[in-house]
Amino acid sequence: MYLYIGNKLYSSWSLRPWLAMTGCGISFDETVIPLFDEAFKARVAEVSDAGLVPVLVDGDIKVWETLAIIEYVAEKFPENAVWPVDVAARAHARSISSEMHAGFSGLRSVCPMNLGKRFARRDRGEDVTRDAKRACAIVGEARTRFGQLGAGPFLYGAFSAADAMYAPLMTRLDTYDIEVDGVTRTYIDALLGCEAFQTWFGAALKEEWIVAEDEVDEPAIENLRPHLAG
Ligand SMILES: N[C@@H](CCC(=O)N[C@@H](CS)C(=O)NCC(=O)O)C(=O)O
Repeated sequence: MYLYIGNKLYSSWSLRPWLAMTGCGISFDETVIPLFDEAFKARVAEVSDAGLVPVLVDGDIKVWETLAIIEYVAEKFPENAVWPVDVAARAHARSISSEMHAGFSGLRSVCPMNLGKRFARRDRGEDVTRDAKRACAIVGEARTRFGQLGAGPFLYGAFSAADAMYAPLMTRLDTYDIEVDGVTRTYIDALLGCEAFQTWFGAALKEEWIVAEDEVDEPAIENLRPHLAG
């Protein structure tokens, strides 16, 4: 299986299936297609008519759209528990993952994912506050109702696709220093500290690209890629 993804520093949608598969122990090969590069559209067109990453290619089968990729690998590798095993937890995990896919427009648009920079806390508007509050409520509910199901600090105890779906949101809460409650802070630290995320993060910081379109027009308080300007 081949997963085509965008830049690890910026591509939040790419992070999700990559993390779901890696965190659940599913092996695959990956190809990074740099975003906004003049060759991007042509290279993506070779694997998907939708023109976006991520795309999973498994022999003759091509799967695009993050949730479809996750469902595909969940079906193909039932032993890997991509979704929680418990039926109520699985229903909750799928619901919050769909909500993530369709929602959180405030946080996603105002605070683009940029794993290379940290920004000072400030008021980023009511849409961001609303989305952060909703994210905290989801983490709190999942941890309270299902966190004891499997050993681990993740939403449903053991790592699952829902953690992968929320990872790019958790990086934003972290790097933009948005106020969260204690349960969510503990979860953010566990998720961003896990081996699979750290592998992605390490590779992201080594990337040489700076994508102007994805940079935030705001001074960073910390640049984790000091070897690059900007
Ligand atoms: N709904 C899609 C969203 C994919 C998406 O927006 N991908 C971005 C990268 S994070 C992309 O390919 N952007 C390139 C472009 O817009 O030309 C999914 O769930 O996978």
